[in-house]
Amino acid sequence: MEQKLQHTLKTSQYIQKESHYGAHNYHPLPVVLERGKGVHVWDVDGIQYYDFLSGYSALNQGHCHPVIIQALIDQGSKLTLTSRAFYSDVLGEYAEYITRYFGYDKVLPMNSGVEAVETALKLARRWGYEVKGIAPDKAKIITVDGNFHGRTINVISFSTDPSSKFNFGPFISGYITIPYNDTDTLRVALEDPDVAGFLVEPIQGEAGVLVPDDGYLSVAFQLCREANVLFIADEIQTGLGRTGRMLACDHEYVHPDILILGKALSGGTLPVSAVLADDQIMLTIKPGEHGSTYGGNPLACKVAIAALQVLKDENLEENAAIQGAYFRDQLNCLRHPLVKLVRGKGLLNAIVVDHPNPDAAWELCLRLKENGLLAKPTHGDKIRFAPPLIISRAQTDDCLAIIEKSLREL
Ligand code: IF1
Repeated sequence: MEQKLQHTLKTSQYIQKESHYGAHNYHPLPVVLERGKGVHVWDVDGIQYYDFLSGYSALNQGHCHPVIIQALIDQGSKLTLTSRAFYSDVLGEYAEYITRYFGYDKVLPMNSGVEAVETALKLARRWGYEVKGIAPDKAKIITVDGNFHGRTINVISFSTDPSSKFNFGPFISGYITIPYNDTDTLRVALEDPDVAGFLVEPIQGEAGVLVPDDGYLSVAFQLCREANVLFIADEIQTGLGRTGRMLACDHEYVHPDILILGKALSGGTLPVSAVLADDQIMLTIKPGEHGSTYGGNPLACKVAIAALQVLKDENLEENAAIQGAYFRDQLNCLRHPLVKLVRGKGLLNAIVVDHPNPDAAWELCLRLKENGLLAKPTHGDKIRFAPPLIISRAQTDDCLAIIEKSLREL
């Protein structure tokens, strides 16, 4: 009843239609958005909000960035899809651009994030058989507790979250699970000669923004190197400036053997993902052995070039580092009893809400919404704070005031 009062008839009508005709695989906050610009979105009643989810970090460059939208319009009125049965005049340009940008020999373009993860896993297995010399069908991949890499049956096969897996079996074999942020266990697991790769998120997003100890990534990388195992970084959420560096791995000067990107690679316009690796790995996949209808389409290529260029031109990694450090400092200064913990890096942050009411985080998000800021709880007691990386100091202060006010009202 109380929730009903919090939105207008108009909002209710949109929500009802969506839930009547759409599958119930999400539980959104009761707000219906119709417009976005920069760090802001507006609902169907014209109310303005700060977007502190940023499409789960797909909108690092902000909503409807003019440079990205212009690329979308220009290429969208020229040539959108060739399929990979033919060449386009754009894929080569994009491949050159992104491989130089990140320092790899080759790129394999896909669409959604999970498709890029699947691609990386296939590449690691292929490399395991053809370069490392693992016996047929014996290859293993090491993954970690609390991982999130997407929703396909293969990728949930090594999820440790029951809500992702329940009644979706049978699952795929060939995965070993070890604790996150634990290089001793990794060292032991790497003794198995059938291991082809180690797949890891540099910071765990779904687990509630879990930042590993300093040195974890560089030691893990070194251990993989010594064991002749590929270090595969899923930077779909942590990459592209989000954590205050272009890649989260850059904080520890780690250059992954296989790099997985998605989300902000299109600045929130299209599903665009990519897998980057050097020739010895990438060329193990031959024509006809892997692909996707839309992967590498001209529209996606031009949009991705623009999205990457915006990150550089606007120095968004530096702004993420500066505003992120300030934001965490200020939140910590609040010393609010409800905020048990503030953690994160750059503008990938989360608070843990400490309250006997299990719905406290959800209630706080409803308060935040009433006060003009959109964020979403995860795992009951955590709230992710991840605004677009273009946020200014003044806007950050504005948002901190909203958070403080909402906490006070709770
Ligand atoms: C949902 C979280 C974010 C990802 C990493 C691969 C993918 C994702 C590291 C797959 C996707 C999403 C999807 C979204 C919730 C979400 C998420 F809460 F689960 F952790 F971002 F914070 N690797 N992350 O984070 O990419 O196939 O979706 O393009 O509701 O499933 P995708």
